[in-house]
Amino acid sequence: MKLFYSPTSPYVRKVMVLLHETGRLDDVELESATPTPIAPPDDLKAQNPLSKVPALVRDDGPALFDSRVICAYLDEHFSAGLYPQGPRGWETRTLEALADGILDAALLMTYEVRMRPDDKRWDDWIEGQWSKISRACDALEAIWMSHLQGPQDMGQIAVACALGYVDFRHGARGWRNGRDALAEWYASIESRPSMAATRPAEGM
Ligand SMILES: N[C@@H](CCC(=O)N[C@@H](CS)C(=O)NCC(=O)O)C(=O)O
Repeated sequence: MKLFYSPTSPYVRKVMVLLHETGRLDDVELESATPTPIAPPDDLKAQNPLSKVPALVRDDGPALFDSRVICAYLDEHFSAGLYPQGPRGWETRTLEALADGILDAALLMTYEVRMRPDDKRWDDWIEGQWSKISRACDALEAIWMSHLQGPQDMGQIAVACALGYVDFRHGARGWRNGRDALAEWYASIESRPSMAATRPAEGM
């Protein structure tokens, strides 16, 4: 399998943390790609018409995307059990969707500041994206802590990658303020070897 990969993409990081946690890094070859909406690379476009990373190329079927599909596929492929069955499974998938929603909003904020010309920026729209992140963090603190503190699953990995990206690109916003339980949980998951090995470095 070949994974279209960028070291700063938090969606790619979800897949990489899964590979670290399951000890299956050697099963996937990494292919670097740094797509932006205005510069879609040809080789990535050929596999994923949306030209986004991650995309997983397989020998026995079309390429898979997006990160949620790839993580669910690899989980089944490796019998990893990161998507539990029953009621906790639906919670896990909802938690992953919440984390991906944080990422979608945070990435739009990043693109707005890093890619859009100064005279075309819209502060209210940026603040609207931040409000989504802020409400999601409030919900994590208020109703998701017991799930986050339970057995490891993909929802937790996704939340950790999302908070890591908010730190990386929007750290000055101070998401930890008033969210002590979430901050404490994040400090412990962030120190796991899988998270330390996938920490983003400068780039897009
Ligand atoms: N929903 C997708 C989002 C993936 C995504 O937006 N990736 C970014 C990099 S962090 C990207 O490839 N952006 C290029 C573009 O938007 O054209 C997922 O979960 O994989």
